[in-house]
Amino acid sequence: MNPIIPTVFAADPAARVWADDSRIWLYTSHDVPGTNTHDTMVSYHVFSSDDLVHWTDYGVALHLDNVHWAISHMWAVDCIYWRDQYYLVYCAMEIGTRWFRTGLAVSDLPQGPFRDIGFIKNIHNGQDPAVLIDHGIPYLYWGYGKQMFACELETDLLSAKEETIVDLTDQLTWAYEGPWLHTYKGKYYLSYPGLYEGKWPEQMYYAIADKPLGPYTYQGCYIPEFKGCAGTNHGSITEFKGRWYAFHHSSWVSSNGVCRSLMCDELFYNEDGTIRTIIPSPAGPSVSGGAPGPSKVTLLLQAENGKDACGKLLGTRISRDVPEYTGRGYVTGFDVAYSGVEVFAQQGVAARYRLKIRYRAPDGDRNNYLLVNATRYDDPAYDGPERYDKLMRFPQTDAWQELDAGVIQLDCGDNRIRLYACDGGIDVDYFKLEPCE
Ligand code: FUB
Repeated sequence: MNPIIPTVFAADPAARVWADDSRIWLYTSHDVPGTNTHDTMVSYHVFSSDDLVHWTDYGVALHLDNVHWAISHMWAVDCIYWRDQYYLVYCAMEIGTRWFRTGLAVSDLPQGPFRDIGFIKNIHNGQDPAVLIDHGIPYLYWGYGKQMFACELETDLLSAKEETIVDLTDQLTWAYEGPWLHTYKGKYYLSYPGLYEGKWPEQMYYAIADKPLGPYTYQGCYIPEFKGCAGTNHGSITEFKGRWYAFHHSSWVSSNGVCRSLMCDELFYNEDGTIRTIIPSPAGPSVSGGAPGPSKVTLLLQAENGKDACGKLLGTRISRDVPEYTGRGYVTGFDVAYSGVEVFAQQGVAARYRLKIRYRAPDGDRNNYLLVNATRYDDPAYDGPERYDKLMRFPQTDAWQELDAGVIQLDCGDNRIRLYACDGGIDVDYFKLEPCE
């Protein structure tokens, strides 16, 4: 159903399907609940799904706090796989100049978190980046304020080949920002949000070329203004399991143009390769073409991600010694009182989840404290079962297993889930939050 992710405010979806993976991945910007401006955007999220109905939210994939050169405005984003690594290609305002720079962050896993490696040189005002790898050549596209550009990148991705930069603006009627590239039947499709006759809201347009850097021929609008549109729109187009989909955003959950929700609608081509107009539908997409059913979003927060995902390791450390962990490892060393691990969960609307913790306790049963949105285990502000500390028993187990920690409430905004050592003696792999029916 649309919105496909109703739980957290996310926008500017870049949809990717990686080789040898049955899932579709969304790389998105994040809108802060309660805000009235896009200027507060400071992080990115990653989501995946097998069927466009059951989604996993991996939490914060990159945060402004971990980008030393940026001051604000973490706007639209893309991700590419290049030379055995995943690169988050994003934009943010640079400290000092206050220009948009196109940042690069790297990860060995598609879900991140990503580690910033700096911004791409030779790009002026690199807002809203998108990348196309074509015949082994990486191309970068970007656009802002009615202008659109493209170029080839050097193979380290960290510099634009200046001599290849082209200004595509005059080829793209109504273009405003947010390019996206896909190929279909040997042609290059450049889709983008535009302002018809210069007036808001944005509608989604596209143009077609025979080569990545154009020239492009304008084709028309494929998502016109719709009820509940957010003012901005921003999209991506991709094929998944034999069908084509357009991802974009709306304000269907919040009715607020800066607290946006992710949308997906099936996309159809005409015989001549033009795209049929999409009217965003509440029914949303399904991989079978049948009735899709309501979206279910599970949060999967890896313990070892620590501050890269806005969490914390408190006197604990990451290990990979015991196999069959998920992600990049697990957290161990709950040796002294109050050592622990904290994960960070963002919500657009408050919701109840069943919390499961994957752990081992090889040396016997252990009791440890679980805290949700509290800073101390004996905080007198605790109020009821949903905002609580709890002394939890972790039964002895040599093998990894999930402990059902009960139902908790995540509030609108930022939530912190902390596991503190009382007895210690555990290893922690992840925190999983499954939506309650
Ligand atoms: O999400 C912030 C900005 O709004 C994006 O960079 C634009 O494309 C528009 O969607």
